[in-house]
Amino acid sequence: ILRLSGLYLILDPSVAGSRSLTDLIQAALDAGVRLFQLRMKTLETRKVYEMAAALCPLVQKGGGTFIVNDRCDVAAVVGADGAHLGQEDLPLVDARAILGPGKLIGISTHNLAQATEAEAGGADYIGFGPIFPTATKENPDPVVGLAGLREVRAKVRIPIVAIGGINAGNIGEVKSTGADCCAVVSAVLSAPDPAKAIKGLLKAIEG
Ligand code: 3NM
Repeated sequence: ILRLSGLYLILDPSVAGSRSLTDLIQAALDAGVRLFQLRMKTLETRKVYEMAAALCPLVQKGGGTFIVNDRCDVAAVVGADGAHLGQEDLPLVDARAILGPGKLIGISTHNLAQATEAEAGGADYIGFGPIFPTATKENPDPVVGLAGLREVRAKVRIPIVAIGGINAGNIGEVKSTGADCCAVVSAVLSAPDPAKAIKGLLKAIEG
């Protein structure tokens, strides 16, 4: 079983705005972040490919794990470490066939039934959320809360990546509820000083 821990940084250019993803990755690697996901919901395949091809080696050279959201084809061709799939993406078995052996597949889940199904289907980890209200995702599923997270933690053995509205003020509580790892978008990408925000989140997880 994969050991996922700490902070999982989701790189979404639509949230990062004018901030350079390259600089963000470097700052995150320097601070100790090892898990990265590229999330580009609305862009053309070629743009996703170009961004993934540029960022993947940067993350991997720094000792990090690089995961592509939704697009296992892009993940496969750029040599990413895995793909993260939503409930509306390719089925897990087919994504495995495309990615080949030894790659990570995470599945976004939003209730207990989806979480146990993803585990039974052979997911390497699940994303679970939204834990709190979030403005980052369009049409988010209903908030699951810390109670929902606790319930899933009690029933699922694979790593759980908590997501949705996580910030420095609540990340300690999320971690202590039993999530292996916490994923954030806006807490870092919308912060006035992303490097400082990363350090604050890591300190709150550890503390
Ligand atoms: N997935 P922020 S919530 C990408 O519930 C994503 O699966 C979610 O962004 C889910 O950290 C979410 O800015 C948005 O709230 C996370």
